[in-house]
Amino acid sequence: SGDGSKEKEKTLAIIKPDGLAGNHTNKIKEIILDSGFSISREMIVQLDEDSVKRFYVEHSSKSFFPSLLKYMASGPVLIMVLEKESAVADWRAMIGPTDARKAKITHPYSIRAMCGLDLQQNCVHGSDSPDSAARETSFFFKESSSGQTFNSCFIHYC
Ligand code: RTP
Ligand code: MG
Repeated sequence: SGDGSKEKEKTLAIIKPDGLAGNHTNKIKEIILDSGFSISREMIVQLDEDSVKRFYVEHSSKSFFPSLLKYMASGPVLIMVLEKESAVADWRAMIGPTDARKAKITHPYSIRAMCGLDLQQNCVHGSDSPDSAARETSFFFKESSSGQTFNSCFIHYC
């Protein structure tokens, strides 16, 4: 932009059921804030499998999909919109590889290495591109004229 200010970018982060249940939330939020992100939206929800199905629609044909649905609906999750310059790529780099077990060897200081358990229970989500970030952010935080995007038996705005 003309005034030389850095353009902020948004990404969607989720602390998954294992992360919330394992009391990793405060540590992860400390890392997020220390890394220069601001947390502009934040809520805790309990998704049902149908909502997870629509959120992770890109994986609907994968063999692990039924298991992913059960996992993500197994307990409350913390959904956050993170903002800073290069938020999408920087958050992906900080969370580390999908398989938390491998992350412990190859990326020991990543969030998944510190807090995740294995290939499925990997503690956190991060949008994989600016387009995904836009879709995922509006999935959780924008009113949709085409109907409700997700179901939760409660929504706790933090
Ligand atoms: P995420 O979307 O949650 O940020 O994770 P990711 O990009 O690193 O990995 P992705 O390929 O998008 O997979 C989505 C989530 O599905 C579970 N998963 N299970 N083979 C398996 O059992 C398997 N592979 C992936 C993980 O929870 C993964 O984060
Ligand atoms: Mg992904």
